[in-house]
Amino acid sequence: MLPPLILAVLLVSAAARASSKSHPLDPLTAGEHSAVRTAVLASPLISDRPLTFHYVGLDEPDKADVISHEHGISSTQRRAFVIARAGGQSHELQVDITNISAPSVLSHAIHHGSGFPRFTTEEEVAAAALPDKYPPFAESVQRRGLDIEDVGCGVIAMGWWGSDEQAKWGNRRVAKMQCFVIADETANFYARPMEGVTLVVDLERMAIVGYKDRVRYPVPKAEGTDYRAEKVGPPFTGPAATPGVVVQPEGRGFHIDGHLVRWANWEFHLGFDMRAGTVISQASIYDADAEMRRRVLYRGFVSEVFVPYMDPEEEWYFHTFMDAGEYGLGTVAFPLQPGGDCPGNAVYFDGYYADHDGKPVKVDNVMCVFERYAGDVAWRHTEALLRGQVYTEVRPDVTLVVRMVVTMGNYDYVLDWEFKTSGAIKLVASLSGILEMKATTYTHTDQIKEDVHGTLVAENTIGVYHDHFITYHLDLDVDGTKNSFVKNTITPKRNTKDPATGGADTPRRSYWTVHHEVAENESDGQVSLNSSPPADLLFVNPSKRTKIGNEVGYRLVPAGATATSLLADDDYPQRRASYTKKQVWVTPYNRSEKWAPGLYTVQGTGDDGLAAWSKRNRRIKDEDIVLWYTLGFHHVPCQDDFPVMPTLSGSFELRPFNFFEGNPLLIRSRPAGHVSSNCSCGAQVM
Ligand SMILES: *[C@@H]1O[C@H](CO)[C@@H](O)[C@H](O)[C@H]1NC(C)=O
Ligand SMILES: *[C@@H]1O[C@H](CO)[C@@H](O)[C@H](O)[C@H]1NC(C)=O
Ligand SMILES: *[C@@H]1O[C@H](CO)[C@@H](O)[C@H](O)[C@H]1NC(C)=O
Ligand SMILES: *[C@@H]1O[C@H](CO)[C@@H](O)[C@H](O)[C@H]1NC(C)=O
Ligand SMILES: [Cu+2]
Repeated sequence: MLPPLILAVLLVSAAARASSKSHPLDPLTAGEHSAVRTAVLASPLISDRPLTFHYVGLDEPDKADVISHEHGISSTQRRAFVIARAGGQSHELQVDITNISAPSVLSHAIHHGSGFPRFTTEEEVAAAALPDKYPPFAESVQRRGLDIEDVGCGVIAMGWWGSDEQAKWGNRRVAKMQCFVIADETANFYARPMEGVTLVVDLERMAIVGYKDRVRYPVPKAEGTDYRAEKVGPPFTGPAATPGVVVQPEGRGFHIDGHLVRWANWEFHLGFDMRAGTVISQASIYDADAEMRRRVLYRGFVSEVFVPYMDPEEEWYFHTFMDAGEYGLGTVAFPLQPGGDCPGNAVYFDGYYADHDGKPVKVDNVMCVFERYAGDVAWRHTEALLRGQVYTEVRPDVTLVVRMVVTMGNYDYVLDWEFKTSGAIKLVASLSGILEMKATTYTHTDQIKEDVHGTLVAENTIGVYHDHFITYHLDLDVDGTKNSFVKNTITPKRNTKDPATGGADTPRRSYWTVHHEVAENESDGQVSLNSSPPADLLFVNPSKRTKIGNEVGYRLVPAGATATSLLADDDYPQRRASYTKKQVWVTPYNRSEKWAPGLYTVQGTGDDGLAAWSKRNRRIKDEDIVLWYTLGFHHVPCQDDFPVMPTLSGSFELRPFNFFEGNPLLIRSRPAGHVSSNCSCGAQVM
């Protein structure tokens, strides 16, 4: 991402959301945020001031307590986890907020390892004001014939480039800054970089500590860069589709009770976190045959979004973003636009996060939930009998979507969780927004003789090559806590003509069969889809079987977007994101292992991240296990991505595999008490 230059500071509201029933995984309310702030500021454990809040979120109760809550035993304590900065140190606190009138700090520790917590919005705003008052910058602006009033700069995480480089900045919390022309002619300032100037800002002292003006290129023109409707109106309106409408004559088919969402055969808890954004918990599905609710996923969220750019030049080499850890996905999830971001039948959720000062910031309509009928088929069959009878049965596919959109500066990610009545969960990441662009003297591809590390997308403008790696943390609990990871490798065979080895005395020469392998330890839980033979990857519950004896399970089904990182293992950004060399990692559940690159991502070394944890090679067979799945895109920009990029999607599914006794869409008995007559999972949706 590139830094957001115009920061919408949202309204602070102290009013707690009235919720009918509380749940131990509910995100912090505004009142709870305020209580956390009060307790931390009153604590004698941190005397240094100023004290700034970089992360405040739910300190998840133990899984066993959450599960027993489901069975009516309510856990009593509610805690928050806080990362604050004071006196040049990162402080970790646990705060008891069970009674928000009497919050108390339960524990306090100082982080001594590598890395720093995310930037706060207020720091980014303060840093953005510095270049204007920095004389060498004024000179650089003038030398380019620009007006300082028309130039804006933003904070760019600088990454980690070894201990020598870190020492150069006194091992301090620093970031880079780069600038754009933000004159009135266009809303697209990312298309108008002031190429060649890089500043370094010390975020503790809030001062410029490094400056480089290395090269000078023309600022790309504003013409043709805008995307606002009023600027691209007739005659260029593009091909128009007939607008659709959503009609649900019998009302919505889902029910919301606090943060619990119930729809068709699904039930799940919908939470929000300032680092991850959407958090889905305790997703379970009603099994009409068994007449019971069965667990599928304990907790799932986006753990990190790693976006390395592929230009080794001075102004670009450090563009290796980790959006969740460096900026926070929840803090850049802006209010959804009804009718555009979500259809007319959507219901919206608000979210809260803590600002720099620990005060709650409310984001209206930060997530939406809606039923989707896109004209697809859930299942069908035509039986054309020889005697002339024809039987046709077809069921429309109606699904439930939970959506959040994060705007990481230039890029927009539409992040969906789609629940299907078949029991499948589809996770979709759609990319849109604006490319990161580099200014150049070139105005035509014929002039280019060297590798410019991107595509000429407009005159004087190169869209730089890059990747997007979106890593999900998915704590599957398939029909219970203890699961195993199974690889069913599709293995080609030669027909031996010998029945003893599975052959047959027929003219057939070859076939394939399935080689079943249960992963023992973490090293068996790492899979590179591109370099392994084809395999069905399953999460099974070895203690639960169907009536005819198959282990119940869920299957991981990748659907494109399977790029893995091509950076060298010893390259610094790759060391921080070493987990991006394989799409699949399976680890034993550990409450503190949530963030793939590690808890402290800003200038972090990656030495306390997923790949490091997994080196312990812990047992994953018949254990509580977590799937980490990375959607990957290599992005070679093209002119069609300019000035704003049409949505590009990647997805994967978690799909029942011997989980039910048969196709769950052939409902044999009514799901008692879980589906009301408002359910639109049948054919009545138009
Ligand atoms: C919460 O704390 C306040 C202030 O100490 C106290 O008056 C009140 O009784 C407490 N409430 C509960 C339910 O413990
Ligand atoms: C269906 O939903 C609507 C709107 O939420 C509600 O007014 C109505 O009572 C519901 N009908 C039934 C049968 O639950
Ligand atoms: C799994 O780990 C255990 C203990 O660390 C070890 O004894 C065993 O050999 C490992 N198994 C495999 C298949 O690597
Ligand atoms: C959980 O993970 C942390 C970080 O990797 C580690 O320090 C801790 O020992 C782990 N706890 C258990 C019970 O394995
Ligand atoms: Cu891209």
